[in-house]
Amino acid sequence: MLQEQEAHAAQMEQTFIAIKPDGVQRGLISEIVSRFERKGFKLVAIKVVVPSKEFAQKHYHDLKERPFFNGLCDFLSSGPVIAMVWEGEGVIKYGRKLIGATDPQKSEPGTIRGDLAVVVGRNIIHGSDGPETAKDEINLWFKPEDLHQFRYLIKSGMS
Ligand code: IDP
Ligand code: MG
Repeated sequence: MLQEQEAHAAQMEQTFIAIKPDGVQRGLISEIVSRFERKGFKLVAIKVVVPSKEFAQKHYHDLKERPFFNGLCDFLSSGPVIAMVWEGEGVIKYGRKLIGATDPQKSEPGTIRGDLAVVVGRNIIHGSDGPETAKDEINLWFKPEDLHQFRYLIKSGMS
């Protein structure tokens, strides 16, 4: 049984998703969680956290040369963030699809940013952009024991 669980965990794709302070302030937590859940992805970790500015700088380290880096890190650390790990086949790429383009003006209707956001500096949600960043971001925000492994007991095609 343990071996089976370990094998399951090893092959299951996971991504890091965060509802940024603007999404929390606007009362969009359930809306966003619901879109991932209804799609069929599985929520395996979730917490409310106010990141320090140093932590925000670590999270966005790839963008440190960009002119908006300082403001972005100030904003991410300005209030509660909902940090999550979602699991499922294709969740990294499809999660980005659910989120929409970085600039909400270019996000398609039907996506989270397309439906719920207007400007790039307040685009309400973060999602890992590939397998390496997903791994790094999950490790930055969570301890391994924070990630829960479980099966849905009622079958609906989800594992
Ligand atoms: P992503 O969130 O879609 O992955 P990134 O390019 O990784 O987009 O940028 C990280 C975050 O930085 C964006 O979500 C957005 O909040 C912010 N950002 C990106 N480009 C700009 C910009 O041109 N002006 C202000 N903020 C920006
Ligand atoms: Mg990014």
